[in-house]
Amino acid sequence: MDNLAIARILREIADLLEIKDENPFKIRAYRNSADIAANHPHELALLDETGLREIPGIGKDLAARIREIAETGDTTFHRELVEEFPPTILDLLHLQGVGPKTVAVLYRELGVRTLDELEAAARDGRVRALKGMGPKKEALILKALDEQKRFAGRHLLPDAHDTAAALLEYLRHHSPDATIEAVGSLRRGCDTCGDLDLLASGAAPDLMDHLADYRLVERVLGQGDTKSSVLLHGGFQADLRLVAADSRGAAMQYFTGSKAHNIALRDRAIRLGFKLNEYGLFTIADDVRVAGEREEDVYASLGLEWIPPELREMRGEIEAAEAHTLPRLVDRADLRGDLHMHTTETDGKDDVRSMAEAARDTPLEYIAITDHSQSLAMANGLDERRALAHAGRIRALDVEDIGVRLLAGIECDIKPDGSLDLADDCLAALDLVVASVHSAFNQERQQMTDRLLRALDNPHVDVLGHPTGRLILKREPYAVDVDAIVNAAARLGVALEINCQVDRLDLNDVHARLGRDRGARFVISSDGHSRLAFGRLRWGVLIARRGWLRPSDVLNTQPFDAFRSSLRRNRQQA
Ligand code: DGT
Ligand code: CA
Ligand code: CA
Ligand code: ZN
Repeated sequence: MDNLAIARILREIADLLEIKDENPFKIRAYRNSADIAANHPHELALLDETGLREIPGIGKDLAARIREIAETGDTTFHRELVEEFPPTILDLLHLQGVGPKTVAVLYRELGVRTLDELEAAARDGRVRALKGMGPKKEALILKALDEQKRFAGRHLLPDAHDTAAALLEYLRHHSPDATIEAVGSLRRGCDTCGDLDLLASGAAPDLMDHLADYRLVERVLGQGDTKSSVLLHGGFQADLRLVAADSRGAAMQYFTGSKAHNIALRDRAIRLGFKLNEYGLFTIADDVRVAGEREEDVYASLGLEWIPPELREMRGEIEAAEAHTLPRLVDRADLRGDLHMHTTETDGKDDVRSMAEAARDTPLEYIAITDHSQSLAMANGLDERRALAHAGRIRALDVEDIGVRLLAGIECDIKPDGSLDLADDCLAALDLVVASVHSAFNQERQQMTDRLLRALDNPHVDVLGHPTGRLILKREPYAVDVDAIVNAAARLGVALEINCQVDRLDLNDVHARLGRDRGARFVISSDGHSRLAFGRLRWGVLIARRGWLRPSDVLNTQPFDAFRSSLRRNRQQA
């Protein structure tokens, strides 16, 4: 039981007490204790009652509750509170900007228990009629409901991955003989996942009970012998399916999807005289199973090479698998460098040396330090003088030979008119320039396209950073003609960045594929603001794979010297 899990239960107690209109001091005590738990530097589960009571804000009752949570995963108090309400009340609490006070009024005055009931109440004017609510609150609730639907419980890939990894570890622990793996959009490496699909084979049926007992389960949505679904704290739904070992490969194939890929595969099977489903591949004539245990055999029996999950999106992968022209996809292990990161010189948390040492230990062979330019005043961006002085220090460290090569670069702002934020002679004096948009996102499509094209025309630009400006599940990409941009990048030798910040992953898979097909080249970069950020390179690699990129499409798969001479500035001199 980690501190965050303890905090979640304490916070939920506070919320439910508030819906019940209990004593405000009691509510505040629970809410405080949740904050204390979430921020405490040591594991609360390891402290006894005396130890807990030494923490300011934790009294006798709270200490006992925390002990109970640490020992049993929950407290009777919390369970009894939850049982007083319809379980869907928690969905209301999870709505953005809708707090327990509002939920309490909605529940008590209008009997609202579900999201649908809330929407109905907001639409027919009952919400605004409540004391203390009004049209503003009504609009806020409708907006929250709309967002909830639009992002419809989707989650960032890394969150989905981490949540699934913890659940998989738990299930494997309880069923050591079973094979249990993630399938669905998670296995395909999609940048967001709707739910977590897990597939088990060779497991005893009590695996389903273990799932229901998992400490992060908020509610069991359905439980059967072959399929169970649960809702986890944090809003993830997890589906667990149990199949026989001799169907494992067929089920892996089926539940990995995508749906469109599966439909095409099933049609192909029918044309070849087979029937394909989650149990196996069978002859239509006499219902003999020709494949099922191994996924490779399902594809092979259909005359296809095994197709990496990232490609299973109906973007030509079946034709390529038939023709033996599937690409050798780039791997995390192919990456030798990272070309976008920040330090304490601007808005990073670590200095150049710490970043360099962490990169070396990752291990990477080379990095570019690319702090912000002056327009980003909030980030303490660099003017020409500071940029050159910073470059001098980076090069001095490079001479020290600390086990990773350093390039002195900059992430230079592309101003609203497409000019760059620093003078050309400064950009020319650096080793690498990443140019990115950080302002005026709402320009018209043509204006934004011209802006980026003008920036690409500047001969000192080597890389276009986070090219579409999207923030996944938060901000749409800016309106821009991506086709025109990737064509220009290909023609001019500007590399397109796949930015690995978990909510950027920008370019996305579709645009990476487009760029590849137009002959553009890429870099995969962390855009790290601390020495812990190199780990996220793996997410960008998944996007690159989904874009069909091979190692030869990605500049930072090359050894240092080859990489350097493939940068635009060095190619043009050649
Ligand atoms: P998500 O959850 O929205 O991120 O996307 P997926 O792809 O994980 O979709 P999900 O969870 O609905 O289903 C998992 C896989 O199961 C899906 O990729 C393909 C397979 N599947 C589900 N429903 C169908 C269906 O009606 N027909 C076929 N052929 N396959 C299906
Ligand atoms: Ca799914
Ligand atoms: Ca699912
Ligand atoms: Zn940036």
